[in-house]
Amino acid sequence: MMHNRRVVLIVVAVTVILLAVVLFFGGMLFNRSRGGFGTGSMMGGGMMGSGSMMGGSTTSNGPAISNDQLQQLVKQGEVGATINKAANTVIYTGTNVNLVALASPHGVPNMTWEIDGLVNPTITIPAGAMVNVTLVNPDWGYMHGFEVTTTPPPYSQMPMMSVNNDFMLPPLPQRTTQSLGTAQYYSRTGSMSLSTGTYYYLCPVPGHAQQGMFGVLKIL
Ligand SMILES: [Cu+2]
Repeated sequence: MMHNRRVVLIVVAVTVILLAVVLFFGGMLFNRSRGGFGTGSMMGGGMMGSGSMMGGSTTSNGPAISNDQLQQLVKQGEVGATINKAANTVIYTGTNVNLVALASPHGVPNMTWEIDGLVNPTITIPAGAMVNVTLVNPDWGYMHGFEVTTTPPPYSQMPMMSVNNDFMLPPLPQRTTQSLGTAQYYSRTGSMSLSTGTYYYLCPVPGHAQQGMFGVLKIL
């Protein structure tokens, strides 16, 4: 009797686990086939690792850049920006904006963005401005990409399956060496021009937005 009950319990447990696996992967397939890619740029999945854009939006893979080049990029990103550290906001003016997003760099909390020296700032950009976005990955051990969506937080483990996509810079690998003294950083740029609204920038790599790698982007 005890033995039979144990067998039944094991069978039930295995069935539940199998069902969960089937539902999980089935759900992924369903979401993927449904698309979920909003107005824009990515056609289909496969943004992980291949490093190439499948669709419209223009992005280019930059070479790995040095720390000095990174500092120059950061300075370019601050041109035309009003940076308010206390409010954690960055307000851009003008019709051409350089947005430089550092993915989880050394010195900021793990799984966050550093933009214009702030951590996950709320960014305001004028409607109609052409925004040149540069993604740099100075992190060690993690790939990071840059995605803009109108889907608000909270984000799931797999944001690319659940948020609409208005702009995407596919994930870049970690820095070239663990040692900061010799490391170079991969970068990628693309342009976006968004209509008025409230957007969110996030990292599409599984788990990263869920752990806090996102911020607000207002187009006014
Ligand atoms: Cu990430």
